[in-house]
Amino acid sequence: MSTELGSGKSMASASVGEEEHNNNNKLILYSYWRSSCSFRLRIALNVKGLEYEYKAVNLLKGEQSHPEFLQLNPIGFVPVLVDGPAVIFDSFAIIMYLEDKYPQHPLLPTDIHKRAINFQVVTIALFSPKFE
Ligand SMILES: N[C@@H](CCC(=O)N[C@@H](CS)C(=O)NCC(=O)O)C(=O)O
Repeated sequence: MSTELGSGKSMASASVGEEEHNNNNKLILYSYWRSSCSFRLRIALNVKGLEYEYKAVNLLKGEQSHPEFLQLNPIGFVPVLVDGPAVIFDSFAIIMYLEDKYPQHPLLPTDIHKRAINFQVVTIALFSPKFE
């Protein structure tokens, strides 16, 4: 893993310090190729036509536990999205962020009933004990 962001500062506030700021505002995705949570993000970014820099975090080599990555995401999970000063982890949160910030090629329907059904599918898939 090579990250430009690790400088020994805490990322607990989920934002990157000024001097670590991703100044060109290019989206950066920390991801692992076999991670299903990361697939979602790559699909969402591509559907929206957003360019991003891909930073590989090799989970099999334990790179998610490297101190520099833990500064970015203290939980030690991929995916992580960096958008300027914003550092976001958790695929659902990142997808909702992308949907709000980059509304082109929407991922969700505007009809509120259809939106609710989309959220229903997400929460059932993620949290229903029947699927554990
Ligand atoms: N709820 C999180 C789950 C993230 C997650 O479980 N990531 C896995 C890969 S799919 C991971 O990084 N695992 C690292 C580990 O278990 O050490 C999301 O949807 O982003």
